[in-house]
Amino acid sequence: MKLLVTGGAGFIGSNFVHYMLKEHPEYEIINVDALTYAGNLENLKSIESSPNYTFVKADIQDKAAMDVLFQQGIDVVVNFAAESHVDRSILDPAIFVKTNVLGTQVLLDTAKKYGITKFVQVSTDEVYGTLGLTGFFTEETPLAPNSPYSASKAGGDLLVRAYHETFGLPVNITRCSNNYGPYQFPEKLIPLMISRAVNDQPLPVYGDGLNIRDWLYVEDHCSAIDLVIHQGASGEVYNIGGSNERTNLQIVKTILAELGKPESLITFVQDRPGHDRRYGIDPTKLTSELGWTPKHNFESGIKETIRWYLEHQEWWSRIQSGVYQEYYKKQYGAR
Ligand code: NAD
Ligand code: TDX
Repeated sequence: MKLLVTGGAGFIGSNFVHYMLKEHPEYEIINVDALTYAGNLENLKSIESSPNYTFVKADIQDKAAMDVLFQQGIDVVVNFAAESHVDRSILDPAIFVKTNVLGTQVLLDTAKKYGITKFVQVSTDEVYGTLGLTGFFTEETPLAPNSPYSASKAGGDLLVRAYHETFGLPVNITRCSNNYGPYQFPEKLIPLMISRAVNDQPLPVYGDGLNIRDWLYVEDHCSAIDLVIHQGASGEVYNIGGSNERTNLQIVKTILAELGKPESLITFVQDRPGHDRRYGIDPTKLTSELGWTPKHNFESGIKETIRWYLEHQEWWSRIQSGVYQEYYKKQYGAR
């Protein structure tokens, strides 16, 4: 099988490339990534010379470049490439529409032109909007995105659906909850808080810290996508989640306790505009129809993850470059 992974130099994409090379050593994997601030080839260093792995630097919006890639005879596309950070989408929404909507459309068009056996769109539970204290997102929950990020992901999803309905393209859409694990860019809650706590810097918790996210270890997300590639019924949406709901404050306190740092580092800051209160996934369709089960338990997964960041300080210190510092100043002021 020839597998085109887009955005494979980012957090989940790079974990997925590692996972697939391990699980399916006979597959040929092509990783196409524009190497934005979030793309990092260091994540793939250990496999860069594998004979069945190739990296191509290109933007998914670039029709000519996508055409050349698909001429190689792609069987399956897994589209991770995206602008992925909600706070950045509030500062500058345009790039989110370009990559997440137009980029997806270019990929779909090229896949349609050359023919493929499956196009998997890696999406997010955020397209469903927010929950109150009860209930869960199912595949039937209406789309109600609240941030420019989630609106752009919903736009991409709707195009994927339309290419299936109109042109018969074999597609699946997966909607996963918050991932954690190695190689996550340190702008996201867990790696940001670990890196700041290690350096005894204040930890910026938005609003009252009681917003809830449903956490899934990244490798369990990868195993779910692997199943969907092989067993997902064409045109279907699958929600992915490990039923691990935690408030942000619980997460931050767990990190501080694990690192032996004081809770006085917690600093409540102005809330994120349009901040979704709670995400909670009902993964029944995936577990009952495709037999997926997550392997990692949250308590051990978060400890392993903290240990990984402690052992890879060079990895995250290097990325916290000049450009990152500029973003951080815009987002939080000079803290
Ligand atoms: P990330 O920001 O770490 O990685 C995104 C990757 O896409 C980067 O390598 C970047 O260089 C690349 N990219 C960006 N624009 C591109 C373009 N125009 N052309 C080619 N490559 C481009 O993101 P992530 O957290 O790994 O998320 C991957 C996917 O999973 C995204 O589609 C995201 O919406 C989805 N998702 C993420 C989570 C999560 O918790 N992180 C949860 C559910 C779904
Ligand atoms: O400094 C912070 N302080 C804080 O309180 C940051 C960065 C976040 N938060 C809060 C906001 C959220 O309630 O923590 C929670 C998690 O925030 P993020 O890590 O930014 O993730 P989230 O907004 O939930 O989105 C993530 O999960 C779904 C990914 O970034 C998306 O790509 C994915 O679709």
